[in-house]
Amino acid sequence: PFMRNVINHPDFISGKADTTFIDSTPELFHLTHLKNTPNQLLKYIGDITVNGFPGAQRHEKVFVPKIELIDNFAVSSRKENAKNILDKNGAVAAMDWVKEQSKLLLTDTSMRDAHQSLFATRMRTKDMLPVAQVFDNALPNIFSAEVWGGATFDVAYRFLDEDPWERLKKIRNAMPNTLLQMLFRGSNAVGYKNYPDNVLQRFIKKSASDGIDVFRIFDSLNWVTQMEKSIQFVRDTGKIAEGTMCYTGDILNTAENKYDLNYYRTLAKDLVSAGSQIIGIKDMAGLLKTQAAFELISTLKEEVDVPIHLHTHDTTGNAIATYLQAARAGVDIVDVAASALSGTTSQPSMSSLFYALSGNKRQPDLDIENVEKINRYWLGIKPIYQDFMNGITAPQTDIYETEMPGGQYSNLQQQAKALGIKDFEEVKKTYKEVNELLGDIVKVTPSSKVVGDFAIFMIQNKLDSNNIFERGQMLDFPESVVNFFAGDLGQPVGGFPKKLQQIVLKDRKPITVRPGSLAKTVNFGEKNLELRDKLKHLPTEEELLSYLLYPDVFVDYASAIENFGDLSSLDTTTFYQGMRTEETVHIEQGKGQILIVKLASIGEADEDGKRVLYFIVNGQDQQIVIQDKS
Ligand code: 3PY
Ligand code: ZN
Repeated sequence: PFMRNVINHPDFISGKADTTFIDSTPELFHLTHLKNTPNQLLKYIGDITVNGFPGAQRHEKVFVPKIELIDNFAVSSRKENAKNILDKNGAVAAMDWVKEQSKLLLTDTSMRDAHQSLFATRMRTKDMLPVAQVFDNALPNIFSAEVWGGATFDVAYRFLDEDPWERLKKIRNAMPNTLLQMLFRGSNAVGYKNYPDNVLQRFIKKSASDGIDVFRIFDSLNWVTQMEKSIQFVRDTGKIAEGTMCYTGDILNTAENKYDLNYYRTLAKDLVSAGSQIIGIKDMAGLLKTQAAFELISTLKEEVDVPIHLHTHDTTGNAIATYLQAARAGVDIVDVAASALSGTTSQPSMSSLFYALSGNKRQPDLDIENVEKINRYWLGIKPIYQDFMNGITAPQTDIYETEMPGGQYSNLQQQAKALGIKDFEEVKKTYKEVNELLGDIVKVTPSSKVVGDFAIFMIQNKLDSNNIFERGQMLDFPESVVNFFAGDLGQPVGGFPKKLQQIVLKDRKPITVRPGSLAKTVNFGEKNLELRDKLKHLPTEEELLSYLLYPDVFVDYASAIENFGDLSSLDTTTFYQGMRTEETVHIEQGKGQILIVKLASIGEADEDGKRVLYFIVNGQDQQIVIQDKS
């Protein structure tokens, strides 16, 4: 899809070109993706119409009236905010500003964790941009918007035929006055495994230059050793490093012998020593009870001098109460989502929290009318994502026992169902049992997957905590479980349970050092040429990074784009549902250009399973042949 003029450049021909080539010869790269042709669009629509979209049921198309976000948002209350200070005076000044605020600051997670936790991360950039465009004016006093990282990166490529970097750049462009925040999985970046240090460094550098201001860095086992490099790499960019502890267990439980108050106190101090400029508390399952929040935040406020940022999920229904206690104890920032995208496995609602703090001196500085207007927009687009909703409609208090993260609950449900395990209660019970067998570990991506995979394996092999030690000698354990015991995710709090480790690893020797310290430094020049050969154009920095993180996923995406072109203008219902016979859709192609596409009829499948779809595009007949995969 790129013009090929670069290919003739002498440096390129001699093989000297690496990605700095792009910076030194920008004139060669002015030509970006060519617009897709109607033919490519029809191929996509035809394929989804005939074969469906993975994971989406075929049903009547949801009619969503076009929701206009009124753009005359009041800007009268704009003051200097954290973003302006970061840009002007740097991270230290921005953090000083946060500490001076008496009102509770907010992070809006609507465009990242909320849809990740409610509808499997399937929100498309197209549906985010209307909010992004008004955000700065509507919510000028917000601390940050979490819009990137976590699962949004690979899901964009895998399922949305979208480039996550493009999303970031578009949002950045629309929101110059709001801090943009991402979730970064420490040494796993936005993936599920360890990456070499030079890859992490380069990824962070590019994320920062494409628009990320605050990096929330966590490790799935709370091992600070796995976060130190990333924290330093963020510091080197001048952006804000939020070293994060994942909240596990229950500090109120007197029998808690691992994750007690003292554990978190020490962890927070270690994160500050490692360079964290904010301490994040990531309560991914929603386990932090109200009194525990008060005690934890009070302790941390005494112990460390950096702002405290609390993130939770409302899975158990208690999140607002938790935030009220955290606010009372002096927490600086908390995470909320627009009401329509809040509750259950997502974050608690921004407007609920606002009203819960009525009369309280810490009530956030929000124009609540603007909050409601934006919320009406989200409420409007939500039905088009119904296919991916997780079905959780009420608080799940058994989470206090299972400790399953919000984002995992529905995934594991699907995984179990696909494997013929009907009783999810059994899965939950086994999940808890496995956690105990593993010695009670922190459970969050990717360590939570280890526990989930192990639980399913136990059920499938009729194992329990008694017979596993004997029968396990003969069994091959799931890959994620083996890698965990081999030390590939790092070292869990208190070490591995030795007997089980031997049974799972058999002859393989575990490592006890930081996996990244053994990883081979990536030769970027070589990888760049390798990718150039696959793409048939010189990769951009972003393409190279995506390839380094997800080689297969990225190459598949590149070939989908080659095939279907840019699908960003297609409405989301048609993107997921295709078209119905006799239906007409309008597709905006850039400024003022509109394609009026009618699906006239669908032909019978021939003996090879090929069908002809008869479209009328702006009055002209067009036929597309689609392989029926049913
Ligand atoms: C992620 O890593 O994607 C998460 O949201 C973990 O909670
Ligand atoms: Zn979360």
